[in-house]
Amino acid sequence: MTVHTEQPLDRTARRVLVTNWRQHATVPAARLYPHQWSWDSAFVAIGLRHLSPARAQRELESLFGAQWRDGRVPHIVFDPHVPADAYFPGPSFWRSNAVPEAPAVPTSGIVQPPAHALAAWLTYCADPATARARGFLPRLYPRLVAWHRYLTTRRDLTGSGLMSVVHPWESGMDNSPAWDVPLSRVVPAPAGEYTRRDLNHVAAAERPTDADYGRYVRLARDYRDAGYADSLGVHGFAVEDPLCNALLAAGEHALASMAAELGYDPRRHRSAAARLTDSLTATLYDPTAGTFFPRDAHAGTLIRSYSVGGLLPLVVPGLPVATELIKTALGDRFRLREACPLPSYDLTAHDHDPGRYWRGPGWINTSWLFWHGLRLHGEPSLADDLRQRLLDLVRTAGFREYYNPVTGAGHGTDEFSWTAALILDLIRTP
Ligand code: 9WN
Repeated sequence: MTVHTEQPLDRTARRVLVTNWRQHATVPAARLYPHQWSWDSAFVAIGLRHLSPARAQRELESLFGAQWRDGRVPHIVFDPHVPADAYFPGPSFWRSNAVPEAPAVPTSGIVQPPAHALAAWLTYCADPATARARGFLPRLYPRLVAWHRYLTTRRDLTGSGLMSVVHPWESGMDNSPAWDVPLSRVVPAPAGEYTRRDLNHVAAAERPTDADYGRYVRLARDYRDAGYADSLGVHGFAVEDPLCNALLAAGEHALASMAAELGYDPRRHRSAAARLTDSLTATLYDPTAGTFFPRDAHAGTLIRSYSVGGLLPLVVPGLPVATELIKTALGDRFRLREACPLPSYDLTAHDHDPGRYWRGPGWINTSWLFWHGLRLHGEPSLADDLRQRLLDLVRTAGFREYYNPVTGAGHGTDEFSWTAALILDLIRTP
């Protein structure tokens, strides 16, 4: 694969990233998501590092510029120049300005999956000289450490050594069927209390239902009204999520590399990575199913729903069950060799919906994570095959937010930033 043979795709991807750049960061999509999103910026940096390493570094630095004093990195950093009614829930809902730990810029109060340490290390490796000249690692490393500390302490709600997500939005896979049971215990906020903005841009059949949206609002409001305190008493929804914990473990490996580069002792990060990998495998892996399942922190039980998040611990170096995960991905539920992108949810499930947001369609970011994992675990030919099919798909269907994994039809918004960034990475990574 060379940049030359993929020139038109490479050019369109670059154009999407230029269109969505706003002085210091990239918005996920100009109309539907007009602010900076946390894990989107991590994926965007992974692509931008090939175009402009300095811009990729700024993408991450601007996000961490909005880090709270307690270490949390908010899932949205709001652009004060964007009209207040462009996205719901906006700054007046989250009220971060009333929280002493929050920064001056308005932000949300929840988090997203911690893909940032991995992204920061890949960004650094793309151009160490520019990174050194800009002081990238000395500035970002302590912030990444504080971020992981917040997640591994304040968000370890059960004492299992694993972090919990306390809102479906925190999982990044907001509408996953895996959240249906824990979410059913949440009483929706009345529809008259708020106005959805997402349906101005995308068909209702491709977005969460009103009832689920009401539950999202209720959970966020309760967290806000508790001053963003973390405990099982505050959080009506709390789930130990395999993807988030896997990204934390992979991130600790990245932090170990950064520490070594900075002349610090990397061993604390290696031990943290080993501890997280052990807890993840001991608590969330089901050997009979050949996948990881999320655990409901209130009920203390595994949620036996096959979603792509259960396969993504493949990003963890040295994961003891990598072969089993790949076998599950090749099986009927995910059909790694044919379906593209990797489906977000079990193709054989009765409630698989190939067009609705995280309930079936495939995303480029989760497919990229699986591709990264395949390379890490010595499966170059499966990885190359997936890469080729992802490039073919986007060449045909465009830079969409998500895709029907069987027909390849595009869904959600268009000119989506992480699709463009990760396609660039797939083109340009040797
Ligand atoms: C809520 C921005 C984000 C992604 C998430 C995706 C979607 C937001 C929404 O868009 O979530 O955070 O309004 O639906 O689910 O993964 O980060 O692209």
